[in-house]
This record gives sequence, C-alpha cells and structure tokens, in this order.
Amino acid sequence: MKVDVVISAEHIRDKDIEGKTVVVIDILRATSVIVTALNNGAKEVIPFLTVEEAKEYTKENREEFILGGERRAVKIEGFDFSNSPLEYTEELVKGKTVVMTTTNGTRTIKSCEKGKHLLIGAMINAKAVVEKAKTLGEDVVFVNSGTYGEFSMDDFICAGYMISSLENIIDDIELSDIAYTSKHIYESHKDIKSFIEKARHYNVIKSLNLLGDLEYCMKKDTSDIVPMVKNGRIALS
Ligand code: 3SL
Ligand code: MG
Repeated sequence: MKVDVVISAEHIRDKDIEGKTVVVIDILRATSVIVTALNNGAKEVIPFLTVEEAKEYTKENREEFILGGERRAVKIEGFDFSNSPLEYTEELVKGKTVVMTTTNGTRTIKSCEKGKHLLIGAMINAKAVVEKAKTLGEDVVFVNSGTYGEFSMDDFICAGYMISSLENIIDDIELSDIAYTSKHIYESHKDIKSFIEKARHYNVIKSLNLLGDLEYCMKKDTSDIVPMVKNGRIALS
C-alpha cells in the first residue's frame, strides 16, 4: 500500500487522489466537529462551500436542520452552532441533519470528491480511520485541509499519527517522503500538544478562549466511527 500526504486544500491535484482512499483531515476543527456530530447520533452532515448555499438548503423545513460552521473561527450570523465540537452534543444533534460550511475543512472535502473512497479523519477517530483504510485496500492519501491554502502543523501531525498507526497494522507499506516526514514528526511528539501549540491556528483558537476545543480535538481515539462522504453527504460508513 502506497501512502502519501497532501499539505493543504490548495495543493490537491486529481492524480493525487484518483483511485485512492482519501482521508480529509482538519482537526482544528471541521473534521473533529463532523466526527463528533455523527458519533452523537446526527443522521448526516452536508458540507457546503458558501454561507449562502448552506442557508438556501435549509430554507424549507428549517427546524429539521442544524446550521453549523464558522467564518474567521466564529459563528456565522443566523446559524445555530459555531464550529466548536463541544456544541454538538447528543441531546442537540441526535436524529438531525447538520448543514455545515467552514473556511478550510468543508472546502477540502468538496475538492476531494474524485477520490475512490472519501473518509473524514481527526485525532479523535484516527485508529478507526486507518482500520477502515486497511479494509478498503487501496493506496491512501491523507489530505490536510491546512489554513487558507497553506500548510498547517496541526493537520500534519494528525496525518503522522495515522501513518504511524497504519504502519503497525500493514506489512507492505510504502511511504512518500512527505508521509515519512509527518510520521517522524508525530513519533517525536507523541503527546501532540508540544508540537501543535506552536501552530498559528492553535493560537487563533486559544485567543478566542476555546481551550476546551483544543483539548478535545487533540485527544486520540475517543471515537470508533468513520464518516464517509458519498454523493456530497457525510454519514457513518
Ligand atoms: O477552516 C475550517 O474549516 C475550520 O475548521 C476552522 S476553525 O477552527 O473552525 O476556525
Ligand atoms: Mg484547520
């Protein structure tokens, strides 16, 4: 199995994802939110690129939907939830469809639709994702959402953790240089925080006093679900 990493949404080329299992990562915070919402019983999550599209989709039967997401890391006017995973509790999301738009995460998901299988990964479901990737059997590419098209340390170390975990369960594995580098970064910072706390976006979230979000998103393997994207909708695989 060949394993690769794409460093941001801006760097996705068709040849990197076609025919492969694609794992989209945006641990701060979009993919952590998606995993949390589905783990807590949401029926599905539908990602949109723009605020207008998301609002339009929920216009009829508004009460059936939760509108969630962010711009500049804060809640969007008229939305129900921000992009804090802690808001997506079982009590509030069970049985609901979450309609979501975020700056980088949902954009990355929409850019990866040519992948053969499209999975949603975060630290909180990393081991479950690699088990699923093993079962699917294709080459794997971890697509980091990054921040505004640029490399983001937080997504990179999460990819490294997944690659390190994948190596433990697959014998015949071939890492690209970037995949090897992300694994190496993780293996030198297994606590995660000592690396991520230097990341620009970590400090944006910290400046908003959302330390609870940061702690939550850095935890490993608290969920064993694997969200999968099919026909533009995300549900349990
Ligand atoms: O960019 C995104 O998709 C968001 O996850 C960013 S934030 O952490 O919610 O600000
Ligand atoms: Mg991010």
